[in-house]
Amino acid sequence: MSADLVPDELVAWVRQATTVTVLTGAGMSAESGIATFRDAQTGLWERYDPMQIASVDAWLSDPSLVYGWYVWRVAVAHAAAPNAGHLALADWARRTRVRIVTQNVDDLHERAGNSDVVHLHGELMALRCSDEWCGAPYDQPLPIVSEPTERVTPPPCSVCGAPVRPGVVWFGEMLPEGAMDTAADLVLGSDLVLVVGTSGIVYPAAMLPDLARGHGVPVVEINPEATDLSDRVDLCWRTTAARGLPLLVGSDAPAP
Ligand code: BV8
Ligand code: ZN
Repeated sequence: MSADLVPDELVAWVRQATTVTVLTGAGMSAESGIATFRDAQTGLWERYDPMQIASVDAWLSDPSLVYGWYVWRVAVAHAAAPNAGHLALADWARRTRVRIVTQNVDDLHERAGNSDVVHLHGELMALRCSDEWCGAPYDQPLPIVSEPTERVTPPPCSVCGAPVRPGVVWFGEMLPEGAMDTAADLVLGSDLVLVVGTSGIVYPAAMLPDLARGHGVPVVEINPEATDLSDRVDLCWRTTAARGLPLLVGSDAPAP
């Protein structure tokens, strides 16, 4: 199936759809220059496994290392720009009911123009107090670093003095209250679900395509590679977010 030709079956689903949910993962931001989790970490972070460092254990054992990693990731996200895939989804949302449910913690969907994005795993830019009982938001600007710094001491919460942490969901942590319920409602209320740029390894996010399909909603994977989800969807289109999504949205453009 050509990466540069929207499959006929998908064109038909797109044209019939009145409500679409797009589930996105790290591959959605890859063409914006943000490395995916599966890609080997580069440079300073090469020796750290993201699955290990994005965890409560890592935070408790070495908060400055974890905070230093997020300070660098915020700098990378700041420097990145929405790619043609983000922009195509924002364009589509202006004329069709399109909702985004993302595993990504960057803000590229919002910067492209999509609003009320469901962030299943939190947001990089939302820092908060690490004390469970306090949890006060932290709105001081982060140091924008030009080079990765291995350790950055997390600042103290202005309310209780506990260290400030990134507003993301670490492995072993619960998702934000209601996030999965909202995401489930969205996929069940859709007549098309697109799964873009995710390896389908992390749960419970990876259950959403199965939920949709189990209720008869067509599910399409847009990913240059096969994934854990590939044999659990209705159609796989081996293309990338920035190449495929503009073609897909264009196939639904109103006749001139
Ligand atoms: C939880 C935020 C209750 C932090 C992240 C069953 C049920 C429930 C939980 C579990 C379960 N089994 C295991 C668990 C525990 C765990 C889990 O899923 N572990 C995995 C490793 C098996 N889940 C949790 O801990 C979750 N919490 O369920 O709480 C609980 C707790 C404990 C025990 C039981 C229940 C919380 C998970 C959230 C973790 N936080 N992110 C941060 O970002 O720093 S996860 C993080 O990794 C991302 O958010 C994302 O979810 C994941 C990376 O996955 P992808 O986005 O798919 O990216 P990846 O790199 O893997 O793949 C990229 C894909 O893009 C590839 O397929 C590639 O081909 C493609 N691609 C590349 N380029 C492009 C492209 N596609 C398109 N275009 C391109 N250009
Ligand atoms: Zn506090």
